[in-house]
Amino acid sequence: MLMFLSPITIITCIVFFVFVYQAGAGEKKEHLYKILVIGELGTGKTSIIKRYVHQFFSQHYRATIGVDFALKVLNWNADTLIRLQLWDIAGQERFGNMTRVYYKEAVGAFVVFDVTRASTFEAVTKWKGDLDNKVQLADGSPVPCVLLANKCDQAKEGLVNNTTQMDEFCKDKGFIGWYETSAKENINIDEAARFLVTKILEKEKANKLSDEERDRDRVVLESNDTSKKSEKPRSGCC
Ligand SMILES: Nc1nc2c(ncn2[C@@H]2O[C@H](COP(=O)(O)OP(=O)(O)OP(=O)(O)O)[C@@H](O)[C@H]2O)c(=O)[nH]1
Ligand SMILES: [Mg+2]
Repeated sequence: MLMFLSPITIITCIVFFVFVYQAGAGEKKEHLYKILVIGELGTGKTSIIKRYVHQFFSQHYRATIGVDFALKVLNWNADTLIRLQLWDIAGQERFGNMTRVYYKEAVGAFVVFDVTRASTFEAVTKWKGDLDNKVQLADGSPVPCVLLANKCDQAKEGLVNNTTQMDEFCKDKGFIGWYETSAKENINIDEAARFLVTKILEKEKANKLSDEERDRDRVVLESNDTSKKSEKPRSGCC
């Protein structure tokens, strides 16, 4: 059969198969994660996202209306690509009734406060409460959430000056951790995101393992059931 094909056709086929093989060999696992960024008005949510995604900062303040989106692609390791879909939710939304819709299917969150305004820290508990009331992971556990003490390039006000008390606050309110950040000076934003993604991956892995265990148990139970069924006729009327 090969005799009837021209050398050019044969070479084209070989090149095509080599290309397909290489593309398959280099295939990466891809994850898409929805991450919420919430907190009071003017705390720097949009600025943090702009810094993280576009390496850009502006002093100019324009309040977000409703919700904005941004996508950050992370080459996590040699065989994993992660897309973070960042939901930048306007501070004024805490008084609206859309947050339940916005929070849906999120797998991670940042709550942001402004270290120069203690009132924004006081609102952190309300934002965290709103989050936990309205969204959970598939296994019913709370969405992993990191607290960001933003504008740390400026003078700090309140509890944020006491690391031990901040640690206790986070433990008490169910935050997985906290970071002092500055969108202006690009401090700790990459680190906080990396920490959150690591926790999300860990959670996903643990859930997958427990799903597999459950499936294994089910197979064992079902196979036990089958043996009982096959024993039945022996002890039955025949
Ligand atoms: N010094 C300093 N200023 C910041 C920082 N982050 C944000 N800002 C300023 O704070 C103001 C508010 O920032 P935004 O990012 O718009 O705040 P937001 O949380 O998105 O506000 P809403 O959309 O209204 O909820 C802007 O003037 C920013 O330039 C920071 O890390 N340091
Ligand atoms: Mg904003």
